[in-house]
Amino acid sequence: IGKYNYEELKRKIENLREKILLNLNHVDNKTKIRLLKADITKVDNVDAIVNAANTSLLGGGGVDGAIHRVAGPLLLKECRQLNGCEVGQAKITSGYNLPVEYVIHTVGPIWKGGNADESQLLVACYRNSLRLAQKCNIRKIAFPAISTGIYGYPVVEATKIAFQVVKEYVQDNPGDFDLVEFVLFDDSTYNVYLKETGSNLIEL
Ligand code: AR6
Repeated sequence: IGKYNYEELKRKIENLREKILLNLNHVDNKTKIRLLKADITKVDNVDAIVNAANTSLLGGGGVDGAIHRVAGPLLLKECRQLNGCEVGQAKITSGYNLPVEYVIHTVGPIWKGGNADESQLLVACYRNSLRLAQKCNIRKIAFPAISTGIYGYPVVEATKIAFQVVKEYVQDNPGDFDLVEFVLFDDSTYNVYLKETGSNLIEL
């Protein structure tokens, strides 16, 4: 115990618990959907994290800024080769200095009051990110709360969409994912997710 402080020990135990759960999971072929209050750039138990990017794919503020900062300049270099990304679509890059192998960049809709196809576009973000992950044999993936920051999408509505689309996708593609993690940065978003999903760990 001398070597670690309490927080470090807690984190190590949590990681072990996660590994055990995931191994059990592999046996029963179920997909876990988990809520996590964390900085997505520190999440290291998935194969890919999703970035809430913009159509240029050249970085920005919020989670996008954080991802580029941690990944380093090679991420921007790869992104420059991608010729941007349309709203609702998704593209994949390597993770560079991030603790994950891949980043899936998707572009959420800017909230314009609700009559500009925002919900369909947000559905497309989650679906296309999952489809791309599946195509690349990614079995563990983490999503931030796409569009709910700078792009202004109301959090409750966005959460319902995120959860519904992921649940449906996982149910329609049994055995293809081990873990889908919703990584929420702030207490209020985390609490909305907790309320909408009913639990911080769901097995499908
Ligand atoms: N880890 C996890 N979630 C985070 C992190 C982090 N490190 N940082 C912020 N969030 P936002 P958007 C949360 O604004 O609304 C950029 O400039 C944040 O609290 O990052 O889709 C892009 O380039 C919120 O809950 O993304 C675009 O121009 C959620 O992530 C634009 O912002 C999404 O907030 C995209 O806006």
